[in-house]
Amino acid sequence: MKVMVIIPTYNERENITLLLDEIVNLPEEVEALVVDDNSPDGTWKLVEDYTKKNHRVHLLKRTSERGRGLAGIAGFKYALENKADYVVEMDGDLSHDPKYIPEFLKKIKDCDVVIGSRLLPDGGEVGRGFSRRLITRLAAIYVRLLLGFRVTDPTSGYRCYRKKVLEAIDMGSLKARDPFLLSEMLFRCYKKNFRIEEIPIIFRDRKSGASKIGWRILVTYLFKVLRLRIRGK
Ligand SMILES: Nc1nc2c(ncn2[C@@H]2O[C@H](COP(=O)(O)OP(=O)(O)OP(=O)(O)O)[C@@H](O)[C@H]2O)c(=O)[nH]1
Ligand SMILES: [Mg+2]
Repeated sequence: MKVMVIIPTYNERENITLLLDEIVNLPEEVEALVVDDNSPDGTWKLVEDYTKKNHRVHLLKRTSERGRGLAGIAGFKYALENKADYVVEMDGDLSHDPKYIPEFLKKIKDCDVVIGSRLLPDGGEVGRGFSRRLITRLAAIYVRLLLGFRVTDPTSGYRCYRKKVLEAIDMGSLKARDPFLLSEMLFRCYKKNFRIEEIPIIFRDRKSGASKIGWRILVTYLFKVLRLRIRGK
């Protein structure tokens, strides 16, 4: 059973080495793929050095158009080409704790997609103010209402997919270049009737580095959800 953890990064030099250390020290043997969009802060260089000392860490350095969505798609393709059975995706800013990876892998034995939820009773968001937590909740309600998702935290970027889900999703036709990819993929999972479950996670706000999510991305996100609802694809 091969597990690949995909981590899209852009300017995460203060975080990436710590994160990789935690991943390679997990009790489960997993491989990690960092998909870096040629970060100006040299994140990719730190990862490149890491790959030389640990053969379970890989780097995919993209130099074409930058984007969280594009990086995710490139990572999923790499994972399939390299025969991964399960693919975990997580952020590279230490907000997603690798300690949950064994729980994802346990849960996915009985389903096809597992989402790490901040909004289940035992989940949470730590280090974030009221307004940021409110955005998470309102976005979840909006996306659930419009797209009919039945999970509590549809915008969470900490997930695990079974290989057959990624094969069925037709990644070449995904339109999202940005974080909207998460909703576009979940929409397809529902359309194809995959079994989707959640586990609670505690999300920690980033301590270092800057967020790439601004108001512009948030507002266009709302429109993209609406468009997906209207067009149905
Ligand atoms: N490869 C790549 N990764 C990106 C890009 N934009 C964001 N990321 C990564 O995607 C992950 C999530 O991005 P964040 O900026 O932390 O966004 P967020 O977690 O939704 O928001 P905050 O935690 O509030 O900052 C992080 O690992 C980022 O480095 C991009 O254009 N290309
Ligand atoms: Mg983040």
